[in-house]
Amino acid sequence: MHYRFHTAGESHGRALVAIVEGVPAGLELIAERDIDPELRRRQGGHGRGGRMAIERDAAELVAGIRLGETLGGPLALLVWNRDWPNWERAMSPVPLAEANDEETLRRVHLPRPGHADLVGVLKYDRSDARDILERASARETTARVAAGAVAKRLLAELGITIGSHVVMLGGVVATAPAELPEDLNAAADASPVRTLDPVAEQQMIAAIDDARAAGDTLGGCFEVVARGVPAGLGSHVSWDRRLDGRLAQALMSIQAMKGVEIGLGFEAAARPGSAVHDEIEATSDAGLSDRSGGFRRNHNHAGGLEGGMTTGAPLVVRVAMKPLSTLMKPLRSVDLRTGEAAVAVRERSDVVALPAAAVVGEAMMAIVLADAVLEKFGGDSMLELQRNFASYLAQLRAHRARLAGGDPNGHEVA
Ligand code: EPS
Repeated sequence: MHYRFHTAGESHGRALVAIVEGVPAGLELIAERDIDPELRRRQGGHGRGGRMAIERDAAELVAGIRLGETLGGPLALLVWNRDWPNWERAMSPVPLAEANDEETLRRVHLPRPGHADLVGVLKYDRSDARDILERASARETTARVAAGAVAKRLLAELGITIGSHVVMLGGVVATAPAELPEDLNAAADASPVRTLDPVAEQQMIAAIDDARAAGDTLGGCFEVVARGVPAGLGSHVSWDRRLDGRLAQALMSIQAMKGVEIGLGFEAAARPGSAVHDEIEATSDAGLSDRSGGFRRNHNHAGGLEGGMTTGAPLVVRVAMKPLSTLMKPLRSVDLRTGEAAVAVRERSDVVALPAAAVVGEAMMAIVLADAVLEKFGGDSMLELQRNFASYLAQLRAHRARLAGGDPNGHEVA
């Protein structure tokens, strides 16, 4: 991998950590300007619980940077948990000298159906499900969004932008405008559920309020869109280089995600080929801003990917999130101490985290695209990366020009 990241941290631990490797030297990066606004976007949305009132996530860049520019080495990012003082004893890294009682340690013996609690306890041979849930928690996505914000910053230097919006929440389907707004995130962020359909927005908010009153939770679907992506990222030649597969893995790895669709997705399976595949047209003048090699499609059903490679059209990926597994009206479970029937633990939690999950989806797409960009164009410095990128765009234009000139193969004549 060319853009790699790791995270560490527990939901109620001292901090979340991200280590990001592969960022070329010379990327201007300021945490307050480039990372913190993304962290704040992830904290929003109607349906969040009490925790978001406690946290005010901000990233500290502690390595890999000097005078606001990356150095080419691994970046280390820290996000402190403001909730930590309330958990210092329960999550103490060292054994407690006293007060080892259940309450102080906030032990969890009633696994939640749908959560990692039970299987984690079995697999890791723990007796306290807190040892599992602390790391399984979607609090970890804070670190992903920090790592993704760095990737977004890098992509922005190449004119690639990423946005998202909620397309369904708790069964309420939004009708998206025929053309997505130019600044997708500005439009989506203006909605408390990050949707572009004002009628559906009200129904979604009502559904969330109903679910909260009923002690229940909701899921839904969001769409992530990348624009400015040049044709030819990823490859058809080997399974693990196909960008559709890499995107699906990255997005599916977000806590609570259950499905990933590209372009028409599952709907394509029910249509004849003539109603699925995007017909190809040559454009008369590709122009300097063209990233599709001088070709255009009549639709973008493919979601910007053919043969595991980007086509130059916007990348469109939809992700399905299951309802959160912490219910205030808990489901039936078993007490891990006795094997007796019981109801699952009731931990403070969100009713819906879908608007925030969409922001995490942007981060994961940014990370995959940054990786694909660095794989194709390389570069130890931003200058080298930008030069390689510009040279490839010039190659695409030259290819098209040669075709227009009647060379059927379009091969370079040195
Ligand atoms: C989460 C439970 C809640 C959420 C949390 C994810 O946390 P707490 O148990 O502290 O109330 O708020 O999400 C975040 C903290 C976050 O930053 O997104 C869970 O169990 O997954």
